[in-house]
Amino acid sequence: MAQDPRLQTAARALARSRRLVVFTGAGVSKESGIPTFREAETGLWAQYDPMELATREAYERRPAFVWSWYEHRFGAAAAVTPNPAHTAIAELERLLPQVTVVTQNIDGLHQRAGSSDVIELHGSMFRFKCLSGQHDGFVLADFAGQDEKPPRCPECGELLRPDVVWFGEALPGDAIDRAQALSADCDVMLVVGTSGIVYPAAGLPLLAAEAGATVIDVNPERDALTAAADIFLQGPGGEVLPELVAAVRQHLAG
Ligand code: BJW
Repeated sequence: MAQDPRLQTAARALARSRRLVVFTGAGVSKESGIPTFREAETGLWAQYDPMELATREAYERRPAFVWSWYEHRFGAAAAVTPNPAHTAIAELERLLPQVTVVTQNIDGLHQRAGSSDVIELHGSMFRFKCLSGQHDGFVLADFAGQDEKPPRCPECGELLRPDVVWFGEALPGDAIDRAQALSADCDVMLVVGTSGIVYPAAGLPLLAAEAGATVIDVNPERDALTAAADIFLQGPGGEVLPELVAAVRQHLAG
């Protein structure tokens, strides 16, 4: 891949970037051991029906079932560590003037790898909120002593829920507003590990492309955004991104 002219073209664009947005999805965390959603056989939605787990209606219908699914997933995800893709993305911040990571992931791995400006579009597995919508910002320690599952809101006694964005729910307004503004104003967008089919998040690379940014797509498979990208780097993020960042460093040094 290091000799691939597409990798060198992408590295040149990145080395010149003044305002970079890195847009990521579940694929960037796959090499850490967190399953993606839509990959055949290994993806979560290949095993579970998203409408039975990732909607408010599903939670209201079967709160204990949905809570235990999240508890299991969060427990497994909390035990993993950032992989070379996360580290390479964090490294870009030390090389370029402005780097913002916009992620659909809820696992906190970009922050743990050292990225300092991370916009979480679909929430966080480390925060919980009240089903009433009145109280938020709870962490595990706030209800660790409760035996009841799902636990109750410490403020009002309503059920707590993970602070993640389920289907049919609006994304956090400040997060999507800032992500859209940055996407429409960036000069390069690096897209990593997303199928590019969940909106409004998947609209961000299209905004960047319309605004004239160079869009680079990194994925082992073609995805729904590949056709709109200027450069497609085919391969796993944990292999492609360290090579890409090494090439950026060479361009900056030369
Ligand atoms: C690698 C790799 C390696 C593998 N390296 N890559 C038509 C019908 C019904 C609904 C809609 C519709 N059109 C639009 C909608 C709305 C819906 C939507 O987009 N649905 C589509 C699926 C059709 N969107 C919504 O409902 C959103 N809200 C909304 O629109 O609100 C409107 C509203 C406005 C105002 C008021 C009220 C409402 C919300 C979407 C929420 C998504 N939530 C989830 C779950 C989060 C919580 C949880 O984790 O449980 O978010 S679903 C899931 O998909 C998760 C992800 O963030 C999201 C995106 O998935 P992602 O990251 O792209 O993963 P995959 O698995 O799809 O792809 C992985 C990729 O990695 C693959 O390409 C691999 O090849 C690649 N890969 N290994 C790099 N090593």
